[in-house]
Amino acid sequence: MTRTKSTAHAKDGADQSIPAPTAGNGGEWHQQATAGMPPLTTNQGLTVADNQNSLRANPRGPTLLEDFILREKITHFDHERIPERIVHARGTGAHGYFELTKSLAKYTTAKVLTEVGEKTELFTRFSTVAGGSGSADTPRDVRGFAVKFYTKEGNWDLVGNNIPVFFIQDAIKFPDLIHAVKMEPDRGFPQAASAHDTFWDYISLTPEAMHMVMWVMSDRTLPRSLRMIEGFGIHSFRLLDAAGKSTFVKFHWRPTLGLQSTIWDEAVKIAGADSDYHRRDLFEAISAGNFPEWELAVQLFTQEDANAFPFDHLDPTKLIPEELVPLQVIGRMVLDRWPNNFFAETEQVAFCPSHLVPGMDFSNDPLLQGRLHSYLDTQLSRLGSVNFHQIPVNAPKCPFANNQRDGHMQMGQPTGRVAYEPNTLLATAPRELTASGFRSAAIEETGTKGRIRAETFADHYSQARQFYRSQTAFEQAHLASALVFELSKLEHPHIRDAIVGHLRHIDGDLAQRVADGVGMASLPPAPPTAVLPEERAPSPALQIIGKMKDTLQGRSVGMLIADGSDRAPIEALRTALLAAGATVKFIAPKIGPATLADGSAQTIDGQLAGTPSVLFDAVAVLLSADAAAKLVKEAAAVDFVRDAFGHLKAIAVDPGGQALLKAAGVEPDAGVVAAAKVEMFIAAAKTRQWARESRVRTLA
Ligand code: HDE
Repeated sequence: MTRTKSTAHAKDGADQSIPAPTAGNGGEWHQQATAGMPPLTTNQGLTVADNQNSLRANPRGPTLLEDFILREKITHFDHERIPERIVHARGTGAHGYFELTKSLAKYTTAKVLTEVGEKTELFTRFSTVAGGSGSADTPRDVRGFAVKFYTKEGNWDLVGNNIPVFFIQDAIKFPDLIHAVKMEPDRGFPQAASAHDTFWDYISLTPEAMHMVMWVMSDRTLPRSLRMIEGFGIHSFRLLDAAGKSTFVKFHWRPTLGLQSTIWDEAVKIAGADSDYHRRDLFEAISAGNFPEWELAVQLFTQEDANAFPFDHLDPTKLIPEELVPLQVIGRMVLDRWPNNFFAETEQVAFCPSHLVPGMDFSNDPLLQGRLHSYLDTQLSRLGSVNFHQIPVNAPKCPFANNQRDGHMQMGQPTGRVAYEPNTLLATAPRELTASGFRSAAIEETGTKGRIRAETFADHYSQARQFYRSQTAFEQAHLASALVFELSKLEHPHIRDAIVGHLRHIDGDLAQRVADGVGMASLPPAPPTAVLPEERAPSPALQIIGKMKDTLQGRSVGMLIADGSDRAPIEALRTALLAAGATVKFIAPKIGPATLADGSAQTIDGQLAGTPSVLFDAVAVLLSADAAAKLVKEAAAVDFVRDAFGHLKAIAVDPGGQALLKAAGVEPDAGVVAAAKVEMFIAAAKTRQWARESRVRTLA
């Protein structure tokens, strides 16, 4: 524990200037450094005189078991880790608030959804699913989107993903799905990748996964930024009014920055350039006051509406198209505070779909029903105690009281002799709130008990087809190419055949493209299916490109400069880009300030070899002829430009920089703009140059 009593204690220690070492093994300078600082102590408060040398029998002799200070320190260190999440281990989070803008009082008594203008504090954690906690941020993977609302009536956890459907229809299949996608048990790889035999083997035998597979193979799983992903509660939940009448609800988060993804080659290279790409982006945005924001929207529908849907809303492999049940925006979430400590908050935050508030209830979605068990169970294993709700990030911010007592790491000290209810001995003891306490929806259940999948869950392909056919041609090509990439990694051809067989039910053209892409001589047979797929009206809301925003807000432009670059085009571009909301970073061959043509110094944010263009949404190449002549022989400089071009980004170039573009094989198009044409560059930087793609890569 840190001592906070000392008046000299610096808030976070970061601003304290520590004198440089003067001599010896650290003893002397350390004495100087600690003057005026709080004493270092053991966990028992014992002041420590020497934190650099363990207790030895003589200066060159063995270390003594007696050294309790060494043992306490090392023992604590040995126990620093807790089990990582079995899924969603890699994540990052932030604090913020939810503000309700439209009341749902007609449907629910939940205060968080009825008190317009009220701000509810929350903590949000984003994650990938398959990789371990040290894996990269940008594999092709679903993103977790989990929000803990600290409401006046208790914590409400909305534990969703950035994709509105899931792979499987029943919780009992989850361990198999996850074992199949995680690293293979005999070899311990691949890390954070679905492109391997066990995943596709399982999928090939699980046709209900095909809709989700379409989403996973789309660029939705390659987000540009966590600030640019949607979120979905996936399952249907219930809202309950005061009379107990229930309305079904699906929850959606929509980012105000719009949707944007990277493309596959870019995501792969980002993983090498900055494996913390997404968490750094979130951290930097919040630090700069560019608070990420999402709208919360709902789809509301009754049992009667649901009876008319051409699918079963309890099946988590199905979504309700926005065209069928429109979204109503009811509020907004703003993330405005980075956690004080990653472990204490982001690592220890414990989400459970069973955390809800009066006025809400679950649906019978069999996946949700299984989750109600799994999350509490996993918190006990990860956090090690039934008292995990006492950890500050998990504790409700409203009063809470009951007669649960004791247990591992109990932090509370309840007083008095009463720890049961009902009782007559303590008037202040907690009691049931019969009128306004949480109540489950009174739903009549009939039918035959058994391990039976409803027939209404049998259509596995119609929505997969609807998704594929709703995409733009560019997105379809990316999706088909992702399938070719993944299936090409398989060692077993029969798995490839089985997957292409499923694709035939979804879209014949897609199946053919993938078959051609993996070099199949002929199309494999389609598997038998209980229900033939139906045609559904395309839903443009399922696209990414259609949901990209025409803005530079949240986007970042990298300017490649060097000694001798002209100041004027740099300033003109920087000023205009900043005014348009972009972040601007300078990249140069050396990190030291660059000396521009007019003799002025320009601070550099990234050294060229360590700051490739994959880290930016658009680039500018502003070089003197001399510098360009040197950089054409520099692979990192040529790659900087070639990748920006290959990743369909806008490129601004001044006359000096042209030589580098030539060396990178850039053929001018609408996205390659003279640096002087600032407005044109800004317009081009707001999107990707999709029309360029067929010139730079062969897609399936
Ligand atoms: Fe999870 N899931 N899940 N999941 N899930 C976990 O809980 C589980 C599912 C989701 O940032 C675990 O605390 C089962 C769907 C997110 O801390 C675990 C099933 C959706 C997170 C677990 C599902 C999710 C988790 C692992 C099938 C989208 C990260 C660590 C019945 C609606 C939360 C933990 C965070 C985490 C189980 C399916 C989202 C093991 C059994 C569907 C965002 O309890």
